[in-house]
Amino acid sequence: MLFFRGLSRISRTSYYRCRWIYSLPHNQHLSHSSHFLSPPDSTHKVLGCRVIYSWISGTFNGVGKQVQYQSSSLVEEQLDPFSIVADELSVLADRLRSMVVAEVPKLASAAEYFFKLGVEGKMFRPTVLLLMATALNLPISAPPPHRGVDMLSTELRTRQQCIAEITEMIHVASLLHDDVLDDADTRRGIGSLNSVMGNKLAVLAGDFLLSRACVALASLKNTEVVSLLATVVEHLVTGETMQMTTTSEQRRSMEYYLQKTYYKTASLISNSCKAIALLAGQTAEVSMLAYDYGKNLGLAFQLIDDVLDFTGTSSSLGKGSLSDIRHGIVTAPILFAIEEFPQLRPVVDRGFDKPGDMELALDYLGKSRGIQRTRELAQKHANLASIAIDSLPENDDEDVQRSRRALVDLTQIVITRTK
Ligand code: GRG
Repeated sequence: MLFFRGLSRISRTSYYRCRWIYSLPHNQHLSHSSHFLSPPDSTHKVLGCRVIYSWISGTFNGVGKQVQYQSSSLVEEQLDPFSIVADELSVLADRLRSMVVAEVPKLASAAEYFFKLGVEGKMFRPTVLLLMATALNLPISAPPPHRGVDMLSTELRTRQQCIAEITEMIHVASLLHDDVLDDADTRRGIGSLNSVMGNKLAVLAGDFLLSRACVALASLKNTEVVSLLATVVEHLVTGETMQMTTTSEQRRSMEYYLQKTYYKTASLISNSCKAIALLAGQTAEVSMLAYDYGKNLGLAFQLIDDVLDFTGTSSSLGKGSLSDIRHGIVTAPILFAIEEFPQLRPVVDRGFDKPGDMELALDYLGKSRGIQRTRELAQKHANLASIAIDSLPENDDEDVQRSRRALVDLTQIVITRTK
């Protein structure tokens, strides 16, 4: 199983006899004996977790979240990927709140709307980026005489945190604009900004967040990184436009769907991962592995999102919000179902807009392997993401290894999530 493979790979240097207990939904417990590296300083950070952690844990209801191991007399709790960076994430969330303060009161309350305590969302992207920053930590061989290694690594970390902040601002800007385009009522369990303050302010707040992201980006004074993130914004707009302007042939093309998915979801995390590597002065090869990890994790994330739109938290069809199909958007489960049931084609071609179309599509989907094949495709991308981490140059540093293991664990958490 990939999860075990990823974990055991880390244990190249120091092995402990461990007993793992996975906390599963519905109080099920799965025990597994294996050899794992002991993370030495995990316990105090568990205590250091803030509100953000418990809330994230509730959102990602996957395996491997709460893992305990025993090594001779020592019993400690293994950290989940989110808790490793929980303290830093909390500082980052505070800084984001100060970065989005606007001069005009109406714009100020619109811009801060999704950064307020309790509505920050999962902060999935900053989590990945902070873990990637540590995972790519390579020893700085010869620091300039006037600057010690410590000062250089602190400066680098601050710049990498800045990438995480920029990424989150771009993400939230895209959510605000997306909700206007979709005329959405809710987001993150509260009223969407467009429904609370109107479309005009929601669009302006999105523009404002993008401008603050640009200012932060410029402060890094790295043109390659600026170019990467500017391309991401282009991709977001391209992906959104591809989704709303399909011909019937494009609507039933898996290639078109995956390209759109890369633009809308995976480009942001993949290019931001690459930016983290570039700032660390990594080689083109390592930067590409960081990019590959982000791309495949992003694709796996969206494929599971597309499954959950049909199934929701349960595994039965029709329990999700069905928002894609309601908006005439064709996703992977339906595309796979068409391969088994070509009768579904005309329904898809007309965008599910005739009475009974939605029920018909769900019926064929239920008879097909569409959901299962989408999960398999997500698993394939999750594996590719793990392979990218496995291919990074060897490094024996415990923090580096722990972050790499967390990035591999995240691939599994993403595909087993139920929300
Ligand atoms: C203003 C940059 C900009 C773009 C405009 C509208 C648009 C073009 C792009 C939309 C892109 C978009 C919203 C894609 C969906 C991405 C996605 C998977 C969102 C859900 O991410 P989560 O689950 O959300 O991480 P939280 O709420 O946890 O942050």
